Amino acid sequence: MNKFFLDLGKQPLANNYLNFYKKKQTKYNLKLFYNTKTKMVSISKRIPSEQMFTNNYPYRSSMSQTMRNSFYKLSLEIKKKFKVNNILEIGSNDGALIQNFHRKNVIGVEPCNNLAKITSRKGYLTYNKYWNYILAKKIKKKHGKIDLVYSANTLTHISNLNNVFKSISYLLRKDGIIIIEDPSLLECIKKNSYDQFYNEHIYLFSAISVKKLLNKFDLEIFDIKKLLTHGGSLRYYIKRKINKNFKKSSNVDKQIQEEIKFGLHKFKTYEKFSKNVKKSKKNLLKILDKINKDNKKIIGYGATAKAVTVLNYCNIDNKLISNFTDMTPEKINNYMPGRNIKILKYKKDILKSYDYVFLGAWNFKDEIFKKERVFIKKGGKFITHVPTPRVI
Ligand code: JHZ
Repeated sequence: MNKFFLDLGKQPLANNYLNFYKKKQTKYNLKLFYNTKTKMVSISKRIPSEQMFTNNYPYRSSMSQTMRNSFYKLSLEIKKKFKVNNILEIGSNDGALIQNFHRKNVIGVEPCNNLAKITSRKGYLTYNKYWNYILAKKIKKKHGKIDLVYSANTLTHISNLNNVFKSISYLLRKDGIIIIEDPSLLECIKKNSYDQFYNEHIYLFSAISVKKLLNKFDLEIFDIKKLLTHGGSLRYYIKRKINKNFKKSSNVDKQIQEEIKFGLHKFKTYEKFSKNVKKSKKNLLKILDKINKDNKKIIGYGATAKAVTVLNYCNIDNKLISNFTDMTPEKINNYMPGRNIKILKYKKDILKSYDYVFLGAWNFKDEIFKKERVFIKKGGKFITHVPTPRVI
């Protein structure tokens, strides 16, 4: 049974950056639910994938050094630990992972044409398609079974998870491996980062819910790694139950126990989270109002999907945050979805015209602080809402 716990208001499509401010942009309810049977946390409103993952999708995985490093390190681990001949990546984006492998060893699947083109042009075989059973059949017919299926920050975007795993299982070699990674529900609740919820994130996974889901397909988690990416993610290493090549690591039960100890399996945890989120909104607005009254200027750093949730939930406009800045070509000169806040092209000295920086990409705080040493030295301040609204 789905139990409602938080209403994040009406939200525009998170990655729909328009080149003008459209006051009457279509918005959708963003309500969060906890399923007592599957233990899955999800949003209620499902928007057709074709509306969200367009042929001009603006998110590129390679835009941060942190993510490039993370994918590079994983590629080394795969090469060392798993002797695989072929790898399939679901949601290969702009190739941040696959570029670390030889072209003949990897297949990308990417529904957004502008991203698929980037990897195709570099000579990587990329299916510009949505991941589903029909595609799995086509790939198997052409390339045979796959040794390793990888997917980062993609499966939580697909409504029909049964179809996702049925298709992966169909294509995977008997002793093949699946590696998936996504933001951790535990970290999200702990950090009160309600901005992990937007219309693209249909689910947020926990080890508890993933274990339950995999069970239906005779699959099981044999290792879990905690990652610092995206504010705290989990990387799940998965195999068929009949595959005895890998021993189950103690990390799996450790993670599940940690989640149980925190109460992820209890509805009251989500009710408490909901209260904290409302408090966070109030306190963030207090900080921004005060800065505004002092006639100081704020710029947002990182025009993230997460920031779209914050701005629209807290009803923040350009009186409070004058602009955002971002390096992504597809976002520059456009407006934050649903808001009259323009995104400016990132330049080295852009921050000097502002007194405060709101961390839209708080998950890259360390990388940003390193880059903006001069602004910090000169007394520039940052604002974040994670885990609690404050000035740093
Ligand atoms: P970032 C996206 O969420 C959407 P977002 C998606 N649905 C998803 O699941 C996650 O990613 C994984 C910019 N930036 O990664 C680049 C700079 O300009 O937090 C990006 O636009 N300068 C697929 O949007 C944004 O910030 C910098 O120095 O919440 C970061 O977006 C750095 C470090 C980043 O994901």
